[in-house]
Amino acid sequence: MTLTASLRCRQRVIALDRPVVMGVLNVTPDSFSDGGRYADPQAALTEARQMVAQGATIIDVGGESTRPGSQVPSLETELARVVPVVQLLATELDVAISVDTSRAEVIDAAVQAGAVLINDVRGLSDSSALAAAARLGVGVCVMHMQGQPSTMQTAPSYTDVVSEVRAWLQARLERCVQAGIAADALLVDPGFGFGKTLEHNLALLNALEEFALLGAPLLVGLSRKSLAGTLTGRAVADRLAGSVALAALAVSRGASIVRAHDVGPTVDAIKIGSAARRDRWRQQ
Ligand code: 9MG
Repeated sequence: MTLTASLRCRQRVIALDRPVVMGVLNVTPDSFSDGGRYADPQAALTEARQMVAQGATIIDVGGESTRPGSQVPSLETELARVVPVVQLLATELDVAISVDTSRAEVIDAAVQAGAVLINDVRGLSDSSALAAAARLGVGVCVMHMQGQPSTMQTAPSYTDVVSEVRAWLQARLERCVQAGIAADALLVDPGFGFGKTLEHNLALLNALEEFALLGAPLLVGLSRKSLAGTLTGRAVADRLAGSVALAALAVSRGASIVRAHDVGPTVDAIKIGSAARRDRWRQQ
């Protein structure tokens, strides 16, 4: 596949000739850094409005906590968390809405409510979720994870993390296209922290350019994660500087979309990362 400078998401086209920020909006009671804050749709709207004002291009709504050790919620719970928030955001804001889910039923309901992009940490490995995404013409982020959130950090193991993650993403891209998803609707993500040790995360970070060449734009999520925590020795609440440093680095190595909690500082950081790679990104 040739690298596209835009992402097709139903009626929306997201320009990716310069990097953009995806704001994190967890509507769960137990996400690792913002659990419980945005479960109420009005609180979620206030936060999303602020993220848009700070420059977010996409808002990623998540009703399943995927932090290490977390359990999968029931379908009813996930639907009840996600759908009212997506509906309100789609009515009130002019922004691309992404939903972080692995379930066909949630994809269907969220798209009906106004979502245009599906961010699946399980890479659409569920065949009915894959079929729903193809039928609805949504954009899709295919992320790599070893194991499941409940146990993924117990003993992650690879012979060669970079080539294994790259081969898995390549195969999932091909499977998505085979299922009818347009090539220019796909994103890839190596899944920092999802079944990876510090050494695995650093190997992926160092090889990021290779992932940017897979043929689909690259999304990364490094915000407030253990990589930033371990390298700086900071607790979750104090990882802003580490997170924006990683965002700038990722963009300088080819990441098109940075998923982040702190949108304003990340927008600034990606301007720095982009300027460091004038050959790669259109400048302001
Ligand atoms: C939902 N979620 C949490 N972390 C993530 C990451 O790194 N990438 C993507 N695509 N989604 C994530």
